[in-house]
Formats: sequence, structure tokens, C-alpha cells
Amino acid sequence: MRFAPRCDAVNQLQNQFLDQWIQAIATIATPDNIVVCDGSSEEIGGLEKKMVADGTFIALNGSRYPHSFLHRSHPSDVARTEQLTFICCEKKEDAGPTNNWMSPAEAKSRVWPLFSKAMAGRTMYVVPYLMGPADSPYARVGVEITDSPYVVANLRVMTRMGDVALRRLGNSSNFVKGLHSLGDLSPERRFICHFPETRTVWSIGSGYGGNALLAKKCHALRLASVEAKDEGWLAEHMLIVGITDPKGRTTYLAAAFPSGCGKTNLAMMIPSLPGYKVETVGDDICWMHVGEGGRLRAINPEAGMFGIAVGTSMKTNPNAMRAVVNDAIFTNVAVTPDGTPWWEGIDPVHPRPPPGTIDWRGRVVGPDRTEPAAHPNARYTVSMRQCPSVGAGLEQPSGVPISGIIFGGRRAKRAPLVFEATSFTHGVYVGATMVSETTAAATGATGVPRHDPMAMLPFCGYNMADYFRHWLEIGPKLSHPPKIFHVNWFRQSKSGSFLWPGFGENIRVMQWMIDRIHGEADARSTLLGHVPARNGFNLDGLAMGGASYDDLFDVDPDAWAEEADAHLKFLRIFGSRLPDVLVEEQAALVRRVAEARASAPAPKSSPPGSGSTARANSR
Ligand code: GTP
Ligand code: SPV
Ligand code: MN
Repeated sequence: MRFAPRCDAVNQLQNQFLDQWIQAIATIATPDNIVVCDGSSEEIGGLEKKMVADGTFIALNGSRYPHSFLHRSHPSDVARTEQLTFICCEKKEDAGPTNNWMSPAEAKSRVWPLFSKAMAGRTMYVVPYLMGPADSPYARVGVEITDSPYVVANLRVMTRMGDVALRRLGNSSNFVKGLHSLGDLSPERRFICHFPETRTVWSIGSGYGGNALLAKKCHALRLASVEAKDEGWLAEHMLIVGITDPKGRTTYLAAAFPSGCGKTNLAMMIPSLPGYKVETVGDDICWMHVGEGGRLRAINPEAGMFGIAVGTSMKTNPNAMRAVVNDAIFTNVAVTPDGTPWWEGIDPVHPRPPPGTIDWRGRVVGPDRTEPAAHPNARYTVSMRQCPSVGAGLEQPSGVPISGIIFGGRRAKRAPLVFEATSFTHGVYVGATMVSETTAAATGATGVPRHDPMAMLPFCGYNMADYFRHWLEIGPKLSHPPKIFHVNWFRQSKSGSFLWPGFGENIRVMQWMIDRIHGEADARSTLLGHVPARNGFNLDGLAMGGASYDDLFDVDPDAWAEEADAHLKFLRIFGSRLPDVLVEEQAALVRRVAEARASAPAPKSSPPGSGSTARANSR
């Protein structure tokens, strides 16, 4: 066996734990070189040159998209692969019925050997990173070892990378160890293994997104969720947004929507209503602690966005469009002949790409082509600081105070535009029984409804029943618990178009929620909870194309009788580990459904959802 060279940078680390780990990995993976990344612009400049030379990066039009690159991933490696993602704790019950489990011993015999000589002929990059603001007591250090320079470039944008993390780490052994290799990119030899008991991740066979940027879903959600349970805080798949209303109050909310369901867009929306201002704090991950005064305080552990390109336009999300015009990495978008990125929806006026556009796989798009030019999960990577709506909250060490939590899904039917839970416990039930349709963010069929509790189905690193219990235990620790809401931007008419215009108009829903938080908006009680009163929701000046209040807010007792049954069936998979109070909440829902059925008026002539569309929405 060949020993990888010791490099001077490793000698200078002066952290024996890190040094030993690096040497151990180098011994197994046998890279040609080891580079400990400092995060400097010289360092990244060198890497970019190398990637442009070997085709990993394609430089985009330097005058229109300065210092920006396109990367095309392998066609079999374009999204998270949930079926190849494992929680490797000692006891299967601790992973729970919603996770794939592999014992640490099996991982050692099945997955570890794949790292043997995996980096031969390649450079091994050691990437120290900090999750959270540099002087936040809540920030955590991780180190990712990877043989992908594309991963390094992304981590540099997505995290506080390099020396800042090493300084924070000092001599401590307190860091998450992420080992990543591209391997041979074959899905047959692809594994993403999480070891919560040793705070370690092994990922091999993918260079894409959440599979490979281990700081993101692997560390900041799967491992952090376990630490959060043990230490009494919450690591959540949530955006963080501050909204200043015409009264001058700023209210911070955190929202959990599953992948591909609108977090990034809501976090940076431009409100359609005058007098409202939106401050973006986070677009994907939220760490919340019980802060002074018994309020949840949230930090965004990330420093950048890995956002979905498709559907992003000056009409839907101008802030994102302005953020990505320089220093951006685009993955699997198409590129026009003048070297600018292109994706479906980028220009609502021209749905077809310009002639000569090259698709995400590098093929010229012919005039008769019907398949999309950009991959539906094509992404941009950009620093959060480039987003025009970024707020000071991003760097606030103690985080921002959270007054409202929003759960939401992508549901063509049944779920109204918004409702409010009647208590914190009821809110936990609403989150626990969330259903959403699958999207292109993970491989597999899209548009399939599935239970995705708190948008954490693919990201909770332990038994979800224990996760529900943890949430339930946080409530009583809060003297100012957040109000909990559920939203659905994606309800459809009978003809299959979206009833609600969404995007900047979502401020109307935020307005109602904020006013509820401050005790000012009227509500109507339904079997789901409170919905806006008929005259208590601002539809002024909104072109809804015939859709009505009823279309948006109707709650059909027959449909919810079926939903309640499905909730119970889902909750039952957790067996005796499920907190009883969730079963009691389900029984209460069944009672409210029965009451609603008993008092239901005669069927209306025009059933909800029959109105025409609110506004042409793609997707
Ligand atoms: P991940 O980054 O995968 O976690 O997704 P996300 O939750 O950040 O979703 P994102 O904001 O990127 O939106 C996903 C898709 O939904 C995009 O194509 C958006 O254009 C679309 N979308 C977002 N918000 C709305 C909305 O209010 N209405 C409609 N109709 N579509 C929306
Ligand atoms: C998601 O799927 O929720 C993402 C993309 O944000 S990835 O980083 O690939 O997980
Ligand atoms: Mn996103």
C-alpha cells in the first residue's frame, strides 16, 4: 500500500485530531496530493482554472455573468438519492421506520472498502467549515474531505469555509467528520451513510448537491437533528424570513416546506403589497434554540443558497435573478450561444430557448425538441450576501426571534391556502401529518403525495417518533411559543392550474399570519383549525381569474375523513414509540370531521376548485 504524502499544510494544523484523521483517510484513499483549504480567493482561483481546463467547469459569458461557471453533473447523478441514504446507528429502532438503516458493522464491510484507493490519481481536499455566524455560540464546525474540486467550490459559497473554521476549532476534537469521494459515480456503488454516534458521514459515488455537499443535509440536518434532540434544540428544514409591516413591526417566521416546494422563493419574495419589506435570513436550514425570555431564536447555519433554477424569473423571483448575475455556479442548466445560463421559465415571454442553446447534457437543442433543456433539478449556487433582500439576521450571533412557524406542502387538492393550528401541540400534529407531492429534488417519480413530517422525512437522523416527542417537549419550555400555521400555494382548479398566484402575492397570506400573531386578524374555525374570516383576508386588487375565497379556503369534511384515516395509518408505523398525544389529536380531528359532516350545508351548485385559474403559473 502506498502512503499519501504528508503535506506542510497538515503539519501546520496543530490539531492532532484533525491531523490523525486526515492521515488515516489518506492512507486508505491514496490521493496523489493533499490540500487543506484556507478559503482564500487565490486558492479558489487556482481551482477554477484547473476545473475550466479539465472541463468540470465551463466559464460563462464574462461580461454578463462575471466570474460564473456551469457544471454538468453525470446524467445518473442529478438529485439526492434517498434510497441510497442510510442512518448507521447501532440499533435499528433508533433510525426508525422512515429511514434506511445499515448497521455500522455492515457499513464497515460494505461501504468502507469502496474508499480504498478511491482517490488514487486525484487530489484530496480537506475543507474545514463553520455552520453559523463566526461568533455565534450556536455555530458548529465540520470538516469535509473530498476529491471533488466542484464540491470545494460549492462549500466555499455555502459555508464559512477555511481558516475561519480552523480558528474556531482550535485544538478541539469537536467537529463533524465528512468523508466524500466521487468513486466511479455509479449508482450501484453509491452510498450516503450517517453515523450519528460518531458524528461521521461517508458518501461515495455521487458528486451532486445534498449527496456530496456534506455540510448541508448530512451535517446540518441529519447529524445536527440528533445533536439537537440530545441537547434540547431544533435542527430544521426551514427558511427564515423577517417581515416588516406597514406598522413598522418586524416579525420573524420559519417555514418548513419539502424539497422543491417553495422555501427559497418565499425567503426572498418581493411583496406585492405596499409597505411590506422582506428580510431574507435563510432559505433551507434553520437551527433554533430556546433563547432568553422563552422564545425560539433561529440561526441559518449556511452562508449560501443552492437554489432551484427552473421556474426562477424576473417575474417569479427577481431577487434570485439579481443574486445570480455574478460569482455563481450553475449546475445542469442549459447555456445559450452567447454563454448565458438558460432554464425553463427564465423568460415567461419566450418559453423556448434561443436557437443554438446547449442542453444540460451538452447537446444542441433542436427546433422540434420537447424535452426540457435544463434539468428540472438544475441549481444555482450563490452567496446569500448577494441576495438583495439579505438581512442582518444572517450574521446575528444570537439568531432572530421566531414568532411563527409555517408548515406547508405541495398539494393539488384538499389543503386550503392557509390555516392556523389551535395550539402548539396541535401544530406539532399538523407538522407530523403533513403530506406533499414528490418533486425533482430527489430521484424517483414526481407528483406522488407522501407523508413528509415537518418536511424532514429525508433529513431526520433518528426515529421520527422520538423527533415528534422532542418537538412536543420544546413547547412547554417556551413562554412565548410561536403560532403554528400550514400553507399550500399549490391547490389546483379542476382544469389543473394553480388557484393561487403565489410568489409575491404570498405576502397576503403572510399578512394574515402576522396579524394573527399580533392578535389583529379575524378567523373562522374549521375542522383543521382557523382559516381567515371571509372578510378578513386581503384579496384587494388581486386578479384571481374567477377563483374565489371558497376555492382557496374550502375544507371538505369527506376528503378530510380520508385524510384523518391516512394520518392514523401513517402514525401507527411508529408503534409504541409514538407519543400518545398525537393519537389523541388524530381522534380529535375525527370528531371535528364528524361534527362538520353533521352540520354540512346542502351541496353547492359550483363546487370548490371549479373556478378558472388565478394567473398562468408554470408547473
Ligand atoms: P429545495 O431547495 O429543493 O429545498 O426547494 P425549495 O423549497 O427551496 O423550493 P423553491 O423555492 O426553489 O421552489 C420550487 C419550485 O416551486 C420552483 O419551480 C418555484 O418556481 C415553484 N414555486 C415556489 N413558490 C411558488 C409559489 O408560491 N407558487 C407556485 N405556483 N410555485 C412556486
Ligand atoms: C433539497 O433537496 O432539499 C435541496 C437540494 O436543497 S440538495 O442539496 O441536493 O439536498
Ligand atoms: Mn431551496
